[in-house]
Amino acid sequence: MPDLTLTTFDWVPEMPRGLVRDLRVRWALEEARLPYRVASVPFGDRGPTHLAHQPFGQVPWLTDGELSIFESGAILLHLGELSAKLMPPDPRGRSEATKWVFAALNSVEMASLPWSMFKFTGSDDGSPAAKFVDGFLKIRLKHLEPVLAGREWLAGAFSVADILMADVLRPVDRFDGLADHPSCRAYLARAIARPAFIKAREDQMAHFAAADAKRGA
Ligand SMILES: N[C@@H](CCC(=O)N[C@@H](CS)C(=O)NCC(=O)O)C(=O)O
Repeated sequence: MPDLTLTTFDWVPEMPRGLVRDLRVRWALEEARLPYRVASVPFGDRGPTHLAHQPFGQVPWLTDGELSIFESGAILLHLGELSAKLMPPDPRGRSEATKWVFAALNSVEMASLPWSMFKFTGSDDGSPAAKFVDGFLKIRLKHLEPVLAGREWLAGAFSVADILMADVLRPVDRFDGLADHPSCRAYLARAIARPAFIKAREDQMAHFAAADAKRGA
């Protein structure tokens, strides 16, 4: 029986709420209906205990009994071992899902993260750097578009690959960056209509709202 605790920040500013990566983990846990606890670490002071679990001082991390896992992709692969709702059990399906987990993180998020950072910080000003980042994302979306036009989910059944791919597309959609890629947009809409996503997002928002209340904000 897994013994799962997800750790996130105790509070974050408004801007990243709904996008903090504990949401990916919550989403997977909700899809699989695995019981879990949520723990918090200070957003401000990231001490040695935090660094022992997450060497970059970030969140999330997940403990499963004695195991402590950081990196959202590694966490989702671990959860995939616990539930066939998250990872196809057959070798071919498993291999497909694993490929797309890495593609989401290493090919798409690598482009979607800087793109959305430029938007969030108002640096999308037509500078050469902004144009480069925009072109980088557009190339990835151009290639993802026909893939998603031909299938409902990336690896046959819904899997952790879809949680990650949808989650790395969300910040792009927030700035309407999928407008020219209707299959990417429809895929994201399908993914975030799932009750497990809706619950995960609401829970994250409630977690940070409770922190505001405690701080008297
Ligand atoms: N590659 C890491 C990235 C983790 C990450 O960027 N976490 C953000 C929250 S979504 C964070 O902790 N930001 C604070 C910081 O980087 O200091 C993962 O996927 O787990």
